[in-house]
Amino acid sequence: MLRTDTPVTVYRKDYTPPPFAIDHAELVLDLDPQRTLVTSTLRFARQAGAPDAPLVLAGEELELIGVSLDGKPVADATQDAGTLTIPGLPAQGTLEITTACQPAANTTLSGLYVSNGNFFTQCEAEGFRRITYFLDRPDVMATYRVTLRADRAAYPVLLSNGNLVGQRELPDGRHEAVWEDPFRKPAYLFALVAGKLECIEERIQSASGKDKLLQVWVEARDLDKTRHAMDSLIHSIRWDERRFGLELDLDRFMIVAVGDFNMGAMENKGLNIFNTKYVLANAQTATDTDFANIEAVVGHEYFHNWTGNRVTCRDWFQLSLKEGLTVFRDQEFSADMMGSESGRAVKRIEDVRVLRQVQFPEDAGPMAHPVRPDSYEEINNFYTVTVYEKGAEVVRMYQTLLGREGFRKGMDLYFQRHDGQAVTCDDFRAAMADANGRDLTQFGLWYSQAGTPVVTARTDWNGDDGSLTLTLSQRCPKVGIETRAGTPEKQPFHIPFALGLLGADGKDLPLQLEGESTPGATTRVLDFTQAEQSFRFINLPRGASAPLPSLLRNFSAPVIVDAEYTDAQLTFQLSHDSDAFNRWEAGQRLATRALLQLVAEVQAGRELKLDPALVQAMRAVLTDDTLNPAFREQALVLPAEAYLAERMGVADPAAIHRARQFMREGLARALQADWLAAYEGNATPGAYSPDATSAARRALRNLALGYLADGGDAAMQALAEQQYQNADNMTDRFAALSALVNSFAPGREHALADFYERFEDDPLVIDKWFSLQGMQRGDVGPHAGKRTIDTVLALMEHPAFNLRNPNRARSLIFSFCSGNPAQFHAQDGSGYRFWADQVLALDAINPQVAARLARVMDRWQKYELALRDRMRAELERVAASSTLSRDVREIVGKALAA
Ligand code: B3K
Ligand code: ZN
Repeated sequence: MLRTDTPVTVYRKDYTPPPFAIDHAELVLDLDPQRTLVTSTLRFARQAGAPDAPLVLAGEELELIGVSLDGKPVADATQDAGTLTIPGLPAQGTLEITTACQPAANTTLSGLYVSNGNFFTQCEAEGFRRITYFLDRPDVMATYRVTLRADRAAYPVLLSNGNLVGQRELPDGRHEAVWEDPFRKPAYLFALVAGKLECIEERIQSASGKDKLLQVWVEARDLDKTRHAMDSLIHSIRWDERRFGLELDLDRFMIVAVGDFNMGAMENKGLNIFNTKYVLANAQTATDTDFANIEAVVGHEYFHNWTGNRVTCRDWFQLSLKEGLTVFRDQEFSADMMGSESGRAVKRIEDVRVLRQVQFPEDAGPMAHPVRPDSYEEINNFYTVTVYEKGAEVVRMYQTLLGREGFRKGMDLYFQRHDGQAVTCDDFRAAMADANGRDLTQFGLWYSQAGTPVVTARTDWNGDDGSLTLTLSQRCPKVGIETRAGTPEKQPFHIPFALGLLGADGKDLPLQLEGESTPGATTRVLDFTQAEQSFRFINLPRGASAPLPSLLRNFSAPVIVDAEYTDAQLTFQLSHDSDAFNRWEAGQRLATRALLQLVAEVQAGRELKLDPALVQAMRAVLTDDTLNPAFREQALVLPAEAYLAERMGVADPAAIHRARQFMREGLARALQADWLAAYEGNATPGAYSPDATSAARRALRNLALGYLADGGDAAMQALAEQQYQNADNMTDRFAALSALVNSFAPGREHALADFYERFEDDPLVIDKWFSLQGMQRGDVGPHAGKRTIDTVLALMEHPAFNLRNPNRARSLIFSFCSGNPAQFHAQDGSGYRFWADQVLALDAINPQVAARLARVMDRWQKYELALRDRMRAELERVAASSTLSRDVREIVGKALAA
């Protein structure tokens, strides 16, 4: 493993074009788990402006066997830990490089590795250099011809990018397959798979009538879990044709599932490699959420074929060019697949929830960075929620500003200009601007400034002339790296601010700005570009009562809106706003306010009381059968503990947990009859189907079950036991198990044991079993004093636990450290000690996974002094390790420097 003592920072401003082009690569891989031989033949050409530069190729953990130039051995090539330098090359020629690597010993899951006896690759961002020496940077694009050789019995299936152009038998029981990818691509999109796999396949015609072969490859035992992924792929193909006029370009498109994988999936050209978690599903083993996630990830990787592969990134600082755009595309795809307007709103709510719970804290902590970062130590640390999810919000803002058609024009121009190129975020912005004749200069600040802007809204109502003046102001103090001396002052963002005004009857009022002759639509997108700006709406119904502003409709920009609503106004908005997102938002504001109040009571040692007005508002949502059940579910889920922690000056996880649990139990009891009615009224009889309508009913029904069990009533817990036993699908079974576990119901241990036995042979389901226990509450009722950490430590010794498998490590360790704040932040510091031990243990195996876990401590400074000291001590313990990877070093280094 490469360990670097001195961290090297890479800066965006230092970008220079590559001195050489490599336009064609021929790879021959003799696959052997212990020692795989790789012969790489590269056609290179010196680029103008680099007459004497040596060719410096990247390579890691490679054994160099030989280098030759146009058939003659090269004597003066020099090697160091990360490079192979070849001086004195001619203007063009062919290099042949032979190396060996050790796939079975590769626990980093980057480069070529073995999982369950089969070979897989992961090359993004810099994994190709672990397979062979190369100009491993995204602006070097080549066509590839790949020959795979392996033992036929052990590795009957040999796959790579593009089209299969040859196959033959070799001596000694080996065989060979030759693949050719006609599209030029950067090395990070290279992939191969070899092993015992089987597939389902479909043949379809693309919009222009070309034949396409689609395959989903898995281990034989998983074939009965592939249908949904295949359907999702076909839906994705059709959606991209319809929405963006983009067709599948290759004749063949493959998805392969692997059980050991660092992230969700990878968009390798024509050969997408997926974590099994995002491929395998059937009614018995996967929940509705799993089904929806599979659809989203299959879509995401497929959409990359245009946004990422056909047009790629010039350098890794531009990562959001492909990731933000592709997340936006997958969000829109999933929203369209919901099949209704209310479904779209639910999808939007889910996406914003993630943004707020995870990206806002990132943007306020030591790893804060702009959507297009300016520097990094380890690029893998920058596959962040900022680059992905905030990046998607930035893309969404173009669509909000330009309209759907304008956005489409921008996309068309982007492909017209840049197909086959490696480009920048500025190129994308220029295409949007030029296609629409708009000046998007100021909009560019969304790429260069970090932090979450806070928008304050003030209204001034003049009942005599029916005019309302809305004054918006924005501020975004420096965060993270921006606070270093010498960084320029921040400028106001160009914020598309969507709003409406509600009349006394709750209906939308027509909006007419001063200076306009007639009123327009009832939702307006204001161009809010200055630090402070006023907008005067006229011709509103005169009188004493001011219209109620519905601000930032559909969450039109990734900002925090600071507005002084009364509880009564929020309740009114919750029941009337035509913007479903803002109805939900009003409910969340009410609940957040009440929860923070309860937290203060807990801290002051006062008696807790549930506000009857809040109970009433919740009841109104729960019993409103005109609302989509999925929307009701979203509105009735209380704000997460992590979200509440961010809203406090000094976070107090124990008090937050007490307050939230008090509210849950209070709502459970106060609304018991209504929960029961929702439970009974939302059954989904008949065979299981993961469609949005059925999933919505199950979501509300199972939320009701969770509340009912939390109420502590034995009859309700018996209901959960009954559902657990009788369920014919994983959604219902797992929801019942969760209800039993979290309410400490008497049937809990029995159900946990039963679940394990039933699904012992299914790793993805066993992951759920670990994860549920990692996130379980501690310290209640007869179990008072029981710490979840003890359960977690015991589970670490379970025969099914395996630190080397990222899904398993995440299911127990991550779910405890980031999904269970109250237990993780235990006063005795046991959670933090566990965190440090696991970061160090994981780092020796897989730095990328370790670095993700390291991020759990990002917000250590937000906690009370005693906790903060304990966290710092553990951060320091990790930082002091002499064998730390660059990945973890960057994370803990930044956390401690903050
Ligand atoms: N592009 C990959 C992520 C690669 C992560 C490398 N550490 C998956 C995706 O975003 O589609
Ligand atoms: Zn992606």
